[in-house]
Amino acid sequence: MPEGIVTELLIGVALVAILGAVFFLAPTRRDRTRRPKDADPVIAPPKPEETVTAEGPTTAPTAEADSRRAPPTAPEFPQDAVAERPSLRERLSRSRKFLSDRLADAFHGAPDDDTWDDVEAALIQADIGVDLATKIVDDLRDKARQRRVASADDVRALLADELVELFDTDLDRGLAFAPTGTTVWLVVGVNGTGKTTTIGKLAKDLKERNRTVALAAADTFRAAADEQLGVWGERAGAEVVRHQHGADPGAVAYDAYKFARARNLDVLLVDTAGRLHTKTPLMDELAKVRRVIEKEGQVHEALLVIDATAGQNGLTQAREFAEASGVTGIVLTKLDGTAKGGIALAIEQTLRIPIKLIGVGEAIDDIEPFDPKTFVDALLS
Ligand SMILES: Nc1nc2c(ncn2[C@@H]2O[C@H](COP(=O)(O)OP(=O)(O)O)[C@@H](O)[C@H]2O)c(=O)[nH]1
Ligand SMILES: [Mg+2]
Repeated sequence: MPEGIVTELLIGVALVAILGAVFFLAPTRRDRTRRPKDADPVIAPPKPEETVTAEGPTTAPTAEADSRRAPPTAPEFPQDAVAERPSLRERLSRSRKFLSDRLADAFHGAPDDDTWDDVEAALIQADIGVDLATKIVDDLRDKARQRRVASADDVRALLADELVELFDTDLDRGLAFAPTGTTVWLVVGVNGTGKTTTIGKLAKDLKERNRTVALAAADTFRAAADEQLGVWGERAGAEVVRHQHGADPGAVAYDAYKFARARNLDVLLVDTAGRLHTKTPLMDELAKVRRVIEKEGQVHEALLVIDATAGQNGLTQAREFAEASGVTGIVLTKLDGTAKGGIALAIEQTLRIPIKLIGVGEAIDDIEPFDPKTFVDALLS
């Protein structure tokens, strides 16, 4: 072969190799928009001394489990990429705009009775609840008088302090893990609140933290519910245990638990049905799902999913679930789609159960840990 052709061939091969490498190594757009999980964890890796189970504080996990589960120490993605993901402030923009507009409208010079009535009305419309809104406005009025505060901005700052104080900052908002073996989180709530979506988001977050995850399709009532869970399982990289449509949810949960245990998986997330029109059997069914798991192990969290857009109605439904199924934490979803973010406070005040997570969109990464101060800042800043 003439030497010129050999050289050209070699150059060609080298070019293909370089292009191939660039293609495979370049981060996808999706990667670039992901937040660095460890800078802003949804599920904080449990510190041994903080790990709490239904049986009370537990001992430290084994060194082996620690090394297997240890999250990477550095963010996976460059900081500048984080800016692409909407901030909590942006996610809550509907609630924030509503409150700030209403506050601005209420103030024209020194506040009078009308001003405070308008503030109270705004809080009620933000779904904080009538009694709480009245109490907050009484406090605000006193504080404003004492501190000679008169502008909407100053009152907004006072209101922010007041709201943060009303959330119970002593509540443990972390999610409980088993010290060893399989952790079980049960997810309950009315249909359409976002249970299955939340499970998909949680599974993805856990997988990113190097935990192995299985999903139990114990909503056997709703047509195609298990397929929906299957799609989330695929996205997150978690196996889904399912039976046929109409099967006994307790049996699915039992099989799924056996499956997770046999494979020594870290976390089992149990999806459940939430139909409302057959309420009593539903609560019995949830109790049974819990019982069959507790025959062999433990339920570490029973997370009640509440749709923020349902406002005070959602709260009434939630109370029944909370009473019936030993709820340990609340996931408040669809906060991105409502101006009624005040419902968060109403929920905690009424149910006395910590909000642990919030849903802020339909995508797999749209879940955040709930922190009262961060939340109120995003709502009122
Ligand atoms: N905007 C928004 N939509 C959500 C959120 N969580 C769930 N959804 C949507 O709510 C609908 C019902 O969710 P699904 O998970 O099927 O509810 P389930 O019946 O409780 O399992 C779906 O269209 C989801 O995309 C959220 O945080 N924000
Ligand atoms: Mg569902």
